[in-house]
Amino acid sequence: MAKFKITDQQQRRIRRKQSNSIVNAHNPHRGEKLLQSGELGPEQTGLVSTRYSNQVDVVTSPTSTPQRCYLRSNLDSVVTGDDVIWCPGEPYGVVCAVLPRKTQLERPDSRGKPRPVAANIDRIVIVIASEPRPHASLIDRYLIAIEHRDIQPILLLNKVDLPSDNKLLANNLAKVYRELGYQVIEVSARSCQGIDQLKMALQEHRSVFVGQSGVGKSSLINAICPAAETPVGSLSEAHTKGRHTTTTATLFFLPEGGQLIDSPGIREFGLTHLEEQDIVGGFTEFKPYLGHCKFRDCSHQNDPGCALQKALQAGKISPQRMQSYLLIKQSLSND
Ligand SMILES: Nc1nc2c(ncn2[C@@H]2O[C@H](COP(=O)(O)OP(=O)(O)O)[C@@H](O)[C@H]2O)c(=O)[nH]1
Ligand SMILES: [Mg+2]
Ligand SMILES: [Zn+2]
Repeated sequence: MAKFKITDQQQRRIRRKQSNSIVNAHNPHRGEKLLQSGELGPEQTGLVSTRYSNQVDVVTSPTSTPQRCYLRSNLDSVVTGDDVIWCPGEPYGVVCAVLPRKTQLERPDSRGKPRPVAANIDRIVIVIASEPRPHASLIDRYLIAIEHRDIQPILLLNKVDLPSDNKLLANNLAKVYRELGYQVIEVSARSCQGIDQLKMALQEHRSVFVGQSGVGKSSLINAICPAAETPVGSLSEAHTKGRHTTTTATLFFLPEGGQLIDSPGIREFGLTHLEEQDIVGGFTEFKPYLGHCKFRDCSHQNDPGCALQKALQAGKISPQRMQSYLLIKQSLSND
C-alpha cells in the first residue's frame, strides 16, 4: 500500500495543478494563447453543435467527432447552429470568427434580457395533442414570435392514437390552421403514424420542437432522431424549467439529412413577452384589413367601423383566432 501514498509536497503540486486547470477553463484569453502557440491546425469552417459556458463543440460533418474549442476573446456570442471559422487542436481548438446568422432564436436571461440560444433555424415544429388540452392562443404566440423571421412553422398534432374528449377540439384546430395555409401534420409517436411524413418535412432543414409540456416532444424527437436520446416523461422537463444557466442547446444530425436543435430553453421560446405592434401582424389573415378601421387607434373590439370585426362577421376571420388575438393582447398587461 505504501507506494500509493503521496507526500505533502506531491499533494500541494496536485492541488496547484487542479486549480490551474480551473483558472484556465475560465480564462477568456485561453483562446488567444492557443492561437499564438502556433500548435493549431489551419483555419477552416465548422458548425457549432453545442454551446457550453465558455467553450463550444464544433463539427465539420454529420459523422465527425465534435471537437471542444475555446473562443477568441473578441467573440461576444457564439451559439448552437452557428457557422464558424475555427482552428483545430489537441485537445482544444479555437473558434476565431462567427459567420453571419440567417436567423436566431432568443430567450430571456436571468435579468430578462433576450439572449440568442440557437442560430440558423429554418423550421419550428409547434407540437400540440388532444392531451394535454390544446390552447389556440399558445399556438398563436409561437406564430407571432416567428413572424418577420425566415422560419417556417409546422403544426404537429401528436397522439392521434389516443382516445380523448378533446379530440374534436384538436381536430378543429388542425383544420383552422390548415385553412390558413400552414402545414399541419398528424402523427402518433406511439403508433408511428405520420412519422415518415414528419421526417420528410424536416429533411434538409434545421428544426426545433416547441410546445406545452406533455404533448410528446421528447417522444417525437426520439422517433425521428434516435441519437438525441431525450428523456421521455414530464418529470425530466419539470426539473430543468426555470434553470436558465443549465440549458444547453445541442444539434443532432437527422438520419435523412438536416438537423434538429434540442433544449428545454428553446422549447419555451415564444412564451415570452410580446410587443403590442407585433401581435396583430402575427395573424396572417388579418393583414388585408389592417389600416382599414375607421379609427387609427381602433382596439378591434367594439369600436365602430372596425375592419377586423367586419371581417369576423363576414366569416373571413375565424372566431377562435379573433378570440386568441384579444386574449394575447390582454395578456400583455399581465406579462
Ligand atoms: N398515446 C400516446 N402517448 C404519447 C404519444 N407521444 C407521447 N406520449 C406520452 O405522453 C407523455 C409525455 O411525452 P413526452 O415525450 O415526455 O412529452 P414532452 O413533455 O412534450 O417532451 C409520455 O407519457 C409519453 O409516453 C403518442 O403519440 N400517443
Ligand atoms: Mg420532454
Ligand atoms: Zn379595428
